[in-house]
Amino acid sequence: MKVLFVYPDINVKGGALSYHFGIGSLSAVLKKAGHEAALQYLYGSYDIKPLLEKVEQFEPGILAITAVSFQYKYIKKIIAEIKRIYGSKIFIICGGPHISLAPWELEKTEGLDAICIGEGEYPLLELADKLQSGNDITNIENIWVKKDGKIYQNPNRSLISDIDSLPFGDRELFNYQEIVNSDYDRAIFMCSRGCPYSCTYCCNSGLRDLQKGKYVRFRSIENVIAEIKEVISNYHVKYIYLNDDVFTENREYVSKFCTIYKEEIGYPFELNTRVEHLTCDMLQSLRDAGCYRVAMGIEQGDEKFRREILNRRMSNEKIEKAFELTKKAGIRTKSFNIVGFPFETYDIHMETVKINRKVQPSSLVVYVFEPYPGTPLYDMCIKNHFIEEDMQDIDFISRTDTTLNMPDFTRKQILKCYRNFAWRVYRGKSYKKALLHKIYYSKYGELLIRLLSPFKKIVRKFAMD
Ligand code: B12
Repeated sequence: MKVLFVYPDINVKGGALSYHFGIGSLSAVLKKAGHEAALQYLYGSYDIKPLLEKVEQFEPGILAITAVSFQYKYIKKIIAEIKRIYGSKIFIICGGPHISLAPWELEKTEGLDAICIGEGEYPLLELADKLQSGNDITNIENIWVKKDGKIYQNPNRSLISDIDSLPFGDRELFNYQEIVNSDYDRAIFMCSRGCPYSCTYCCNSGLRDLQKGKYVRFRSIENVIAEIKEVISNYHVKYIYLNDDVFTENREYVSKFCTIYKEEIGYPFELNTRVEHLTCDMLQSLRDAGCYRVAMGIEQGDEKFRREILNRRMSNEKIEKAFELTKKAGIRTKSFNIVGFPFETYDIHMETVKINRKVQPSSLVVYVFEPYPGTPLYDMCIKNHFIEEDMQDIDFISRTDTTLNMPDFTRKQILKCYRNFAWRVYRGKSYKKALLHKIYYSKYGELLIRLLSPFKKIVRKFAMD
């Protein structure tokens, strides 16, 4: 069976192309079983033409689309157009975090034939096999099918317990070298699946409840190292990024990983972590192994708000200590921040500025809050009538505008806080960073990023060093 994957990555900020772990894994499993796979990556502004050309040329039997919430407005247009042209010749299935937590989209989306809830490797394989052999497809676990106006809902199978058993992600499907080049020569890897925490704005707690079995699963270090080796021998890579939700969850794993990584890979690397995990010993072994940057979520600076609304229970003292220890270990820091949460106000937001000013991260990222179906904060927005219906289908760059209408923190205030955030953090501390971030987060920042993209490595070096 010919499966054409669609990775919609439309109107995202920052100018870097990305690899998709889900699609990489799905494709590897399909190909191993003898199916054919191709990919259409949709990047930049919405434009369906490249996809239509690819469909003409590849003639897929299945169109397999991955969906995060922000992309769904574009996905609906894609599905309508493909169905208008090809009718029942192409079977359209959608999966990913948005669909998994908003399965009602199947009924609401005209032209969509099926959805996949949760992990898709074996459900999609079963679907491809059955469509190819002409068997009944209405009873595949994890897959809901819409047929003759009826929806067939099926139970979910358990989570894959041994993720080492999966083949390495299919990077050849992507224009992988171009992705690495556009992301400052970094190749991204994941050593685990899942996250044990339940931050109320994140999909993890919803995703965790969909399937039975252990949600947080780590690959063996040998398996990860073998994949990194394969990638660095096939592509020109300078840096490694471990993009796990919680790479540092298990101290023993980190320590063993660092020893083996240093011996067998040795490339400079960065990772995401939680402030609670970092100890002097861990930071030392990370540094020794070549870790040059650690990214940590602050998200919101008001301790009470963070605990009560976001269910993030670390103290400000803990955050400050983690940034201090990391700097002392000679590792650069990066903070993640969000503005525009339900019930946030200007004053509460200024606490995020305050703590960032105090810890002075080497770099920072700030986003405008986006409500995702299946999360407690989405339900809170619905309950309090904060969601602005008029904003739902409007074109803007993901996470740079708010879709909420809140009396105590207006859209105008949120956008002003978003645009001035980094300036407020670095003003009077680092003139260079303050100015560059101010431009990056300005109204015309995205346009500038696109124009400056041929020189972006130089710009980043200038901003960060
Ligand atoms: C690593 C990561 C990234 C990486 C890689 C993306 C990727 N998915 O591979 C990068 C940095 C590129 C990224 C980007 C973004 N991310 Co992200 N990311 C993650 C993270 C931490 C892990 C995802 C992952 O790799 N999981 C492992 C792989 C194997 O799982 P998977 O991709 O979900 O795919 C499996 C299933 O979902 C399913 N599946 C997926 N697609 C399809 C399609 C079909 C047809 C089928 C049958 C099945 C299927 O099968 C796959 C294999 O089992 C998750 C949090 C999480 N725990 O999910 C957030 C998460 C997915 N990201 C999120 C967001 C918001 C984004 C961005 C929008 C941020 C932005 N820049 O604006 C972009 C969107 C990119 C896009 N256009 O899709 C949200 C999505 C929430 C939502 N409902 O929209 C999540 C859930 C985190 C959160 N805040 O809750 N992300």
